[in-house]
Amino acid sequence: MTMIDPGAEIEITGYQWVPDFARGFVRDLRPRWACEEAGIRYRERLADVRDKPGWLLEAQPWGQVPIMRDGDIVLFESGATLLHLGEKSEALLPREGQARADALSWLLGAFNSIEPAMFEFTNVTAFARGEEWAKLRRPSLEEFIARRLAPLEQRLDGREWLGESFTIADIAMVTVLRAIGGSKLLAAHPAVEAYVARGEARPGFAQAMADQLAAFDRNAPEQNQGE
Ligand SMILES: N[C@@H](CCC(=O)N[C@@H](CS)C(=O)NCC(=O)O)C(=O)O
Repeated sequence: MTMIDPGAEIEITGYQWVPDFARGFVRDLRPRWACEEAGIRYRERLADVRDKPGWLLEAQPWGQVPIMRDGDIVLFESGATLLHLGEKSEALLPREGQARADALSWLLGAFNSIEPAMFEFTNVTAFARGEEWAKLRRPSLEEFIARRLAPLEQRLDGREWLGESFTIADIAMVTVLRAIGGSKLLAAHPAVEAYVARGEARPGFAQAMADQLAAFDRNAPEQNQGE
């Protein structure tokens, strides 16, 4: 069941529509997924990525999504939105002890130690694919990513989630790792690959994804022509 509720206190900003390459990867997926997991209602506020509104440029230093409003509070960075939601629900972030420390450590690990290499991988294999420098960089980048994935493979061997239970760290890590979904790099790390698949199989993920894509479909440029 969707947690979208136009009367909700929490507002998550996404885009009305994005080009195909970005479908399913826009980062408002992270707080949407967290809301679904914790049963927290939220309203959507959708911006035009081709003509970003002033309220988005004012609220996010780089003019990006997601941003989140909760009453008078405004947050940017998807990681900050996950932490904010985590404070509202123990289902997302354990309250104390090693379980909380694990969730915080792996959350930051996803964003600091893994995501930068995912950015570069997308750049080298997609956006700059034809460039000479990208071809030269690819082997050493793949080696670097493999070294980053090896400890994750160890951690996830025989374990369902990064901590004792599913937390915002898993929302962060799964959404970060999806960037290399279907690659040989991920396939070479079967426990990590199975973990990403397990995350994507959760009903909360499916609902968050469906809601993001539904907005894109509603607002597809073709449908708007002539309106
Ligand atoms: N570190 C930021 C990254 C946000 C980000 O990259 N947002 C993308 C969508 S996934 C965006 O708005 N891109 C459009 C742009 O940069 O103009 C976060 O995690 O919130």
